[in-house]
Amino acid sequence: MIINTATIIEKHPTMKASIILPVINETSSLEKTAKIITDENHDDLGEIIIMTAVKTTPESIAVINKLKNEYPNLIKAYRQELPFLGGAMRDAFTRSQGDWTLMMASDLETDPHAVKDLIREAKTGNWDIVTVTRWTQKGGFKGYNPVKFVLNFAFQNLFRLLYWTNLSDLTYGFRIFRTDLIKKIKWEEVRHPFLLETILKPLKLKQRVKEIPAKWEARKEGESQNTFFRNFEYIKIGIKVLRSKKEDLLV
Ligand SMILES: Nc1nc2c(ncn2[C@@H]2O[C@H](COP(=O)(O)OP(=O)(O)O)[C@@H](O)[C@H]2O)c(=O)[nH]1
Ligand SMILES: [Mg+2]
Repeated sequence: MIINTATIIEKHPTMKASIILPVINETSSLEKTAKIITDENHDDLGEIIIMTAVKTTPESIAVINKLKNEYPNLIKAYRQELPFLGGAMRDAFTRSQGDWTLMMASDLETDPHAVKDLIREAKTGNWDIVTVTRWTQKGGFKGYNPVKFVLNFAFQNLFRLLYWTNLSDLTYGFRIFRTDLIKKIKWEEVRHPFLLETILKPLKLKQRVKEIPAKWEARKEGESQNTFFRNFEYIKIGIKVLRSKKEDLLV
């Protein structure tokens, strides 16, 4: 058998990833997420940026303090200044010190075992972003609201066409970015539609994006901060970015 050494040489051998974990009401899910990430990533892990809000529960804060004691060199916890989920992510983008920045959740709806796959693809491929899709055979949904499922499918396909992209999941907030890219982009959303903005602006800027599959499973602890009708607000940023000029997307 011929081994092609070129395929095992890493493109970014010294990469450090900053992982963002936003937290409102997660305890055991947060702990499990942090443990799996630290167990499976070692040298590639630069920092875990935990973002809290005023309404983050005292139980979650207790878990964050425990994690800080356990991993003093890795865990950095900050109280967000901008509001909501997008605001938490944007504050973390500003603080990120890694070569790559990974955005996910702490409620186990973003499978922490997939973090190592995102990092591997970022290291070995030639990408600006590696993002997760639930919409391929190896991905999938467990416990997703059926009405949301149909609307999500329609939304993905409409925006795939509008942006003329092969990507199948534009709204899943589970992706890793080259940090210099996210610091160059002018972000505007502060709520959940920020998750869509983080793929549409790079697409508009012709960045190289790779998709890998992972399964989505509904959280077993706490509840979502998003409401059903807020999902329709994604359309606004989707259209706005489509009609904007490239230079207006940069700081
Ligand atoms: N710091 C912070 N975390 C948030 C905020 N909103 C949501 N999160 C966290 O972000 C993750 C995803 O949010 P979630 O409410 O589950 O949204 P959904 O999965 O899209 O329904 C969860 O871990 C939440 O705890 C926020 O305003 N601030
Ligand atoms: Mg969730």
